[in-house]
Amino acid sequence: MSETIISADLVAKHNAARKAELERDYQSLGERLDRRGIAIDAIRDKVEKFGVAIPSWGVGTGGTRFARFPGPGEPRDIFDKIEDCAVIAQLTQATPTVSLHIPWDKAEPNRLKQAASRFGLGFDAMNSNTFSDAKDQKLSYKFGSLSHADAGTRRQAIEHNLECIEIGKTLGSKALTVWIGDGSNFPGQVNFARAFERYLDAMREIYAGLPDDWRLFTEHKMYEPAFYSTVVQDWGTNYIIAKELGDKAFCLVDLGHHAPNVNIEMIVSRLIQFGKLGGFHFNDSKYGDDDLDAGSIDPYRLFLVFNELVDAELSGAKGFNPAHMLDQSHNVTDPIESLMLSAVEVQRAYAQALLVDRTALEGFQEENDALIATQTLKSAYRTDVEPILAMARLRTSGAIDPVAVYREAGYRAKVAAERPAVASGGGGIV
Ligand SMILES: [Mn+2]
Repeated sequence: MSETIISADLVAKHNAARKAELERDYQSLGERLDRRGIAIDAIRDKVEKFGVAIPSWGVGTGGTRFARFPGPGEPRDIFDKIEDCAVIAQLTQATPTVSLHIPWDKAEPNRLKQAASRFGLGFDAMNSNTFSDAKDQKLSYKFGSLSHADAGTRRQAIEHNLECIEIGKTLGSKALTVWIGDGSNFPGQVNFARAFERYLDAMREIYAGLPDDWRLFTEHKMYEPAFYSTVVQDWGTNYIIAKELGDKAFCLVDLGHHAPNVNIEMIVSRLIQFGKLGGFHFNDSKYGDDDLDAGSIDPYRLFLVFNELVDAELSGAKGFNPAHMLDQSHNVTDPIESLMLSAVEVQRAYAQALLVDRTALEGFQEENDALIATQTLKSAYRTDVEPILAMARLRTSGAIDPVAVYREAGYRAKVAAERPAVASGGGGIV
């Protein structure tokens, strides 16, 4: 039995006060879904099994390149971060794993494993960092890492990624995510083809170090920190990388890493169709890589992404097994509250997508009935699935209202008293 940080009695008391209403709402929704030929319990069962990983860096206040305004009780190290992740997992029952970042989370791997298993948490993909210089690092990544013109710098970046795999092996992780900041700020600064060739050669060495049951995720990003060109710029480049490297290489889609108005759900469909969708970094954005809370700006887009995922799940698309991770930066909210609600938003999009009448939709597509086809999606999206999500939490010992329990538990004030304020690390959206 795992330990809990928030008192189980407090969760039970909150749930008891809300249970009767939830049961009425659940029954009423169940009747309406039944008329559409949908068994509500089957949807709830799927939601209960759906998890999204918490990024260790997400539980601290993020920041922008202008400033960071830390909140009270910021985690001081990875062990504090794991405790914050345990609170999120306990109250939502939607976040069974943590995604670590090396070197920020570097610690003795067996200690890390112990700290997480105390709360029943597992580890998702490992994240390497060659987009900033670690303390005492020999060669700088100012002008790139895996694509750097200097072979020694590339070697250092390769070794770092191989070390991430080694740490992950002890932790029970099964994937490595590689995102690089390599690129250029000026036309002519780098030769596009040569930089990409150097990157591919370096990635081949990292790929060769993967255990058989691991996957390698590469993450594309249009711009930032490089503002003219980026080596792994878009999903097309990312697909080429995954194809070049081999069967264990897949593309990771961060929702914020595209140009405004790009049809991300179609990219997702393409990657599924050709067996190269590795997973997601969920977040939301209005203008660029804003790293806002999932579903906070464009929940319909999140739903449309899940519409593709559910379509693949139900049709048994070959090799379909995407990793779900959040990747957000919380600047004005309590990161724990934002992450709890973001995990719920991802589950919500999944539940709504499960309600799409796919047989009917296919018929409307065949008949070129654009209006009713799109209304078929809309009717699923318009369904308030909150009773399903809350019921899934109730049945798995989570909280019907996670934020209400979290606030009453006074967790933030408690850790603020225990954790002295850490010096602000300057800007740092990642
Ligand atoms: Mn990301």
